[in-house]
Parts: sequence; C-alpha cells; structure tokens
Amino acid sequence: MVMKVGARVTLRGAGHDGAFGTADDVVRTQITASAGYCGFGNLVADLYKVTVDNLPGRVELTQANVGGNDNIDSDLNGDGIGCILVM
Ligand SMILES: [Ca+2]
Ligand SMILES: [Ca+2]
Repeated sequence: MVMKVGARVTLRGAGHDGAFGTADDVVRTQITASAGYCGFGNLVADLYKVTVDNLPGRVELTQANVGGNDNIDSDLNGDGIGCILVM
C-alpha cells in the first residue's frame, strides 16, 4: 500500500467468529513511513479489512478503482475503507 507519510493504516481481522466489530477481532495499526509504504506481516488465515485515516496535511483519498490498472489504483472508498480480503 502506498500513501503519503504519516497516514494511519488499520488492519482488522474478523477473528474466529468471522464477523467484524466483535470482541475477537484482531486489530493492528501502522503509520506510513517516509516512502509512504506500510505492510503487515505474519498474518494468519482470516477475513481482513483495511482502513486508512489520519491523512496528513491536505491529502485526500482518491476514488476507488479509477484507471485501467488494478495493481496501482486505490481500493479504498471515499471513507478510507477497503474491501474485505480473504487470506
Ligand atoms: Ca470478530
Ligand atoms: Ca482496484
């Protein structure tokens, strides 16, 4: 994930019950580093949702899935919430 430096990226795993927003969710947070990258390692099989907030300065999220290359476009909606990922 590439962002500007200083954005907060939250990865939420649904946990054993398979539902988000319940007590067994696993939440990990990182702040994007100087190159704007962040990553989460050592993930177990689960459903995951990525959210981005605390954007620095005048940075705004772009629209999701704009352009012809799914490898470089944003998958976050206007509220900074990504789709559910199955790992
Ligand atoms: Ca849960
Ligand atoms: Ca996309």
